[in-house]
Amino acid sequence: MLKRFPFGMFTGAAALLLIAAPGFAQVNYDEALIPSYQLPDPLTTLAGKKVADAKTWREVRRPEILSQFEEQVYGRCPDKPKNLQFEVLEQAGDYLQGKAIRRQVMVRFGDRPDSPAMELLIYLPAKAKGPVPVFMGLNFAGNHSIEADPGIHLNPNWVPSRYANVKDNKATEATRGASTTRWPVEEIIDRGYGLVTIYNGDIDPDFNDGFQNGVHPLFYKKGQTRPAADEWGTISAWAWGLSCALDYLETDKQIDAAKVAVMGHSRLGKTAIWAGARDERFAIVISNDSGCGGAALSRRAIGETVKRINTSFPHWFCENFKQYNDNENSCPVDQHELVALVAPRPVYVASATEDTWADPRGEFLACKNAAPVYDLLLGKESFPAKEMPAADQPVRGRIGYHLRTGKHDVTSYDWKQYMDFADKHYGR
Ligand code: GTR
Repeated sequence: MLKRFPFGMFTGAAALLLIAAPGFAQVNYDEALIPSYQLPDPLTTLAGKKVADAKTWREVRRPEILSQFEEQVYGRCPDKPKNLQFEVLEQAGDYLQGKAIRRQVMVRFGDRPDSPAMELLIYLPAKAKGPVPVFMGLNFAGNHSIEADPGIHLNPNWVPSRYANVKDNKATEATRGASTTRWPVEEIIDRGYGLVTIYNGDIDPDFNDGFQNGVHPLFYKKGQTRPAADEWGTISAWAWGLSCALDYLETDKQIDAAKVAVMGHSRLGKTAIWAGARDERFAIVISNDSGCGGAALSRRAIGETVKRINTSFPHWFCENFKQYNDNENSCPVDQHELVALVAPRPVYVASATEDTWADPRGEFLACKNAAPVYDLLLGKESFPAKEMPAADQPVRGRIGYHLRTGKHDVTSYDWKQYMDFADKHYGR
């Protein structure tokens, strides 16, 4: 069995349960070595009162948990800019032999021509009779990477060099369609959904530059040079960008903005859940292999840990989160409460059998431990699984979960589950 390491490295050292990674403490993959821990109870207020009704959840407990995630984990986001600018740059009505229309829209975070901006790539079913539900997710390498469509603008910004045919951190024509397997555009269109995607680096490039590029500097107070300890890191910035994108979708008459499912894979899965937790306009939240700092419980400290993620990616979370390096038990929240913040809206968490770095069991347990909040709000069982399901046996409650056979990725199997889940919850 392959063990996944960060930076795209793999090793076949399955026999070893404790594996030394260069420059870091050992990585634990052994359930027997998980430290003892107690999860914070999402249904007990900070004052120690049991939450027994929806009103107390909504007015007291939910805001408490949300503030803790803001202050201790991802960092507080600023209000959205009042002068968000939308500009439709391009539209075409004849994509996929006329089945789809394509639209590319610039959302500018300020009114100056050099204000940072993100570009939305939108595909919609051409023959829809009214506004359509959409899936929206960030991508890792530019909108042009999701589909081999020559009409998509080639992203001009910094892109990570780990992708093939990227030259000097710039996309080239040869990078078009490089991640099509992760974005089944035609299947999405055939099922009557639209797709909206944005390059995460348009909002904040994914490297640690002390928060000098991307959207952070737009909000610095006089003399401020980086976010304060409880202010937004890069994941919060990406999540905030998704909310700004939703502001545009609300103005697009061909999109049903009350049916936007926010979806993301891996670091962008962490982002999708945080976006959906913060912004209740997202109708459905989907986390694909999001792992540490996403759907996986931090206290299990198996696979990727808080210390490890804060060391490899010091810009993702807020500065306060570093206090919990090797100290997960003292964090006032754990990730089941992030899932619970989505309640009562449908939420789907997916894991993969070979993705032990992301702790599939920890992702399952986050769903299970979020379920009491859903059960309370819905007055019925929300997660029909007491034990972790076998591979490829999806659990389909208000909380959905599956463990796909295979590696850390998004596949058409994953997308099929997400579309079935959306169909079910939208009554389609
Ligand atoms: C890894 C990181 C994970 C996950 C992944 C990804 O290197 O350790 O937390 O986010 O990257 O986003 O692909």
